[in-house]
Amino acid sequence: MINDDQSQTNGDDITIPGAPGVEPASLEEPTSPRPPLPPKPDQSAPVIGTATGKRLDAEPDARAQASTYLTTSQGVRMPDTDHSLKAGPRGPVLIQDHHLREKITHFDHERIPERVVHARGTGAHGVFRSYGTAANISRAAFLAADAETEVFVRFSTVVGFRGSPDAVRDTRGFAVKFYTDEGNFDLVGNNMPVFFIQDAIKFPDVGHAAKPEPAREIPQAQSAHDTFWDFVSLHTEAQHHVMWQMSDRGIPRSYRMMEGFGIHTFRLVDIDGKTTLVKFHWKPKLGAHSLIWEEAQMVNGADPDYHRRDLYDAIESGAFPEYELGIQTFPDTEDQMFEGIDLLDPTKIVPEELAPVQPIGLLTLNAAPTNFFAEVEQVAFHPGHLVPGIDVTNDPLLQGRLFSYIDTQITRLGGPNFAQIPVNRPHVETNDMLRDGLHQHAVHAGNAPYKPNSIDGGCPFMIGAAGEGAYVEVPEAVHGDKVRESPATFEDHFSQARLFWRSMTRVEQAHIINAYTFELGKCYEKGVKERQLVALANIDAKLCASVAAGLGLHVPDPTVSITDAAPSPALSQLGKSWPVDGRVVGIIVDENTDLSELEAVRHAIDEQGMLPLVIAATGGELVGTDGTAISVQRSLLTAKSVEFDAVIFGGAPPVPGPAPTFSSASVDAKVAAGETAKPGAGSGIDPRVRMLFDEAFRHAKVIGAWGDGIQVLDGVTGPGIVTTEGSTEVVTELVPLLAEHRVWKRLRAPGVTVA
Ligand code: HDE
Repeated sequence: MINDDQSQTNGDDITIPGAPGVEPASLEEPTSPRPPLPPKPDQSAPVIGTATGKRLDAEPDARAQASTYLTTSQGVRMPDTDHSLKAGPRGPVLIQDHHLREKITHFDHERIPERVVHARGTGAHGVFRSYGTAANISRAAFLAADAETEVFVRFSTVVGFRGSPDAVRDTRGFAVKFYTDEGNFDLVGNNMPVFFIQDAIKFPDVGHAAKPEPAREIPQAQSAHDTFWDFVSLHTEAQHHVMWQMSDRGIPRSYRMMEGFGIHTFRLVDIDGKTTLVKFHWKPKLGAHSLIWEEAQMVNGADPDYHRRDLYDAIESGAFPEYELGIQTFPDTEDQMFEGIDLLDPTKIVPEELAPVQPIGLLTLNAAPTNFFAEVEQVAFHPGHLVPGIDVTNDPLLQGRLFSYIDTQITRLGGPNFAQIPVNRPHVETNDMLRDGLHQHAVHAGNAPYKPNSIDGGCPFMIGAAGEGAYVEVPEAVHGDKVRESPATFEDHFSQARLFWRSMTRVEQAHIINAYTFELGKCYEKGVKERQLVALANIDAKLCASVAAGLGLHVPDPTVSITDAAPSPALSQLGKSWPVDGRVVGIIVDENTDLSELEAVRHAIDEQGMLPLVIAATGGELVGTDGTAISVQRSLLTAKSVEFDAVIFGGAPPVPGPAPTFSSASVDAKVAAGETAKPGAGSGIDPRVRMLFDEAFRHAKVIGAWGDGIQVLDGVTGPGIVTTEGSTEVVTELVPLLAEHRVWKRLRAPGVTVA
């Protein structure tokens, strides 16, 4: 296993993502001066332009630290940064030490306030290619046929703090900044098409209820607590959104496998001013898929950065995530209703069966950020960042958002000039007459930042309403009394929660029952649980009875009766096949695994666009008799079943003998007890291998085995378990199974629990 001569390692053509830099680190600290290393090939950065939108002809890393030698922030070279300036080696530190003070002071100020909501996020660069299919209803230049637009995307969870784990049950943010030729357009959406509230004024309420409870500041990043359920059971307009959150949509497998929605109804405007109401949808090419709740809980321990790592690893290994942008279109009628659904109510969907989603363009994420803080942390979205051809509606939730986002950036990014931060700069020239303020990067020329002026030659000029690229708000008539009221159509809080429930398959319904039972089971207040059971009784009797049984509480009567709408099969995530690009396959090997077979299986996986990771008893390399070597990516100590979409056993690593030195094997209780403890007792196989198998089985993952690896299965057969003679045949059989995401039949099998 141990290969001291690294030169013999295969010049591998399969990219194993995740290495920290462009070249391997040397054993000794390098001492010959050289300029900073360039970014990795999978990284990109905001375009190089001035704070006022002029593109510059500069190298992509022109903004990065450039000097070969350490300097102060003022560019003065410092010969030493390891010792403070002292009065003698044992003496006190001198206040004169400007380098020490600058270094520590800057460190003291490295943090900025995190986002109030959506604090935990992950971002990537990409490109949007328009099909031109919306060009007849929107004059937006970026929606013209074949137009290409640079984008920056940030995915996020909502409730947790910035360092919280990724795979929590929560809504996900899906925010896209299009740097169009007519200025920036931000589509700031979520992975669920409805929201908790109908009016922005309730946002602080839902935020306070969902965030960690104020007294003890727990729980982190989850809704399974009293204040959340207290609020949503009293404020029942939240029930539809809660249903989505309790469904598998609340625990996505990956940001690459997640839908996105603009939620609100927007208004597209064509070249003649004609308007169409639309709802925006993002459809991932890989399909929408989820974790299983137990898996999600394990992921959060094994890899709290699961979704972040998944996105960056996929990009680095060339499996660029793709999402099709689509629209549902509705006539812009005076009542803004469609088939009895109020288009201004953000707690309602329009089923795709009633208004199909029409594809209008393709988003491809093709580069990770170069610096997370500069880009992902500082990116500032705003639903009011609109371009000609796209306008808002009177959805009261959207209207409030239009106020909120600039306001929050001023606090978070330290002043009013956040639009000048590189990731936020438009890719077109600006002249906004906004002046001064904290962190002003532009050096504005001219003496007359006001209109009208003659001193600066009258500049800037008004394009005029008919001029090219002019943003003109739709002249919608407004009338009515000043009231604090909602329309009567907003009063239906349960019918679409029921529609969603009835559109799920049995497996998905079972997950929903378990999710409600888990979350309410974590609450202390009986009154809160009983109140939520009434809400469930209003949605579906079976759902309510199942959750009540799990909680050991009585089944209440409903308080409303609702008329059933036709189910929407499009809401279910099951029943289709999807591409397997970027899926992670673990291959377990032992000392006797034939390395040419292993090499073949790795390449077969790679050819399918998936990522093969070799798992062996220890790290290092597997060295064949001819001296070629295959790197091991995970040892039995570092591998966890939840990292993999599928596992293949190409060997059956034995229980390690008495460790000759202090090693992982000697301190792992599972291994120590391996000979006697179940499962796999007496088989001589390392129990960590059996555990990996058992977990993959429980989570309905595809499992393959060839050669000695078949022993690990211990005779278990059934749906999604593939055993073959040779190694590559396993991959051939595994791909169509993996294309369905999970072995759903196994979850339906009698005697196997669904959660
Ligand atoms: Fe947000 N929301 N939101 N929101 N929202 C923020 O802006 C707010 C809402 C969404 O990756 C904040 O920069 C109000 C709906 C995403 O940077 C803040 C209301 C939807 C992100 C804010 C809503 C969203 C945010 C916090 C009720 C889906 C993350 C930090 C009217 C359509 C963007 C920030 C990113 C972020 C306010 C409701 C999506 C406080 C007042 C509905 C994806 O301004």
